[in-house]
Amino acid sequence: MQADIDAVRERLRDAKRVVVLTGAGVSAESGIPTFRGEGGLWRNHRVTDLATPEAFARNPALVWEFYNWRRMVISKVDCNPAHRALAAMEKGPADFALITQNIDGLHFRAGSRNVLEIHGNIWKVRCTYCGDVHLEQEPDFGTAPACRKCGAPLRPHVVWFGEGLDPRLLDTAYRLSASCDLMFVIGTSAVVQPAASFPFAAKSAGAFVVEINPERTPLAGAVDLALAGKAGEIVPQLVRP
Ligand code: BV8
Ligand code: ZN
Repeated sequence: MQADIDAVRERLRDAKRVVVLTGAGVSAESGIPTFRGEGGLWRNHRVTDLATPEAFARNPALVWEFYNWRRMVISKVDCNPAHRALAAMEKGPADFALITQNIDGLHFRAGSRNVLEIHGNIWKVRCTYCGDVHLEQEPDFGTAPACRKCGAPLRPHVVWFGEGLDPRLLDTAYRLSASCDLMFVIGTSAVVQPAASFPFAAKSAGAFVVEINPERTPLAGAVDLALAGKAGEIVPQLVRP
């Protein structure tokens, strides 16, 4: 593993344009449950009851209870060494962009700035009628919050299953993936589309793609190097002086 880490450090030193794609695994060491692993959210809850537009139309209070519970969990945790190491990586000589599937806001809290939150942000709420979006830091936001502008029901400003991603964010994410020379894919099971296709866009553009995950994922055959381990242990080694 050390030889691999040294080789990746070398590539990071020479890289011109670095893109990082993260998933729930990068927040696991902060104590935030992932979705599909041990104790994962989708192991104990049904996606169709909690993270689809139909679920919200059927039972908005239940969906708000689920997101308030996650907001409560996230409000009590802190960034971990992986988040902080990625913020340090951004300060390196190469152009840098971080595409995250996570909605917890921990990359920004750790100091990352060029972050594309392609699945939204759990701390933002959106009006279902007038579209007003605002930051709501109160962890428990009640189960029937109403828009302060028009009184219509508010929803979490996140992308649910079956919903399209923001086309501008999606286009930027593809363009960044297809023009980088080094991509890190960290802590994602690589099953959710369209995010899972970004590493292939990077590969087809000739980028060197490194996966960091304790488990094997569907990307195993496509990446150039898989570093088997925890993000909080590996990423800091890539950026230490
Ligand atoms: C869309 C926000 C169309 C909400 C999320 C059949 C085939 C292909 C696609 C589909 C299909 N059926 C349906 C689809 C489309 C669907 C999809 O991909 N489904 C999958 C499940 C099959 N996609 C969609 O619906 C997307 N929209 O396609 O719309 C469209 C287009 C235009 C117009 C209208 C419609 C929307 C997808 C976004 C859904 N929203 N989240 C919320 O969070 O509440 S997705 C959800 O999954 C989270 O965002 C999460 O980030 C994302 C991916 O999960 P991961 O982050 O990878 O987390 P997971 O637990 O799975 O894995 C964790 C990994 O970390 C593991 O590998 C583990 O080993 C590793 N790990 C653990 N500890 C560590 C670690 N790694 C490192 N260090 C550690 N310490
Ligand atoms: Zn409104």
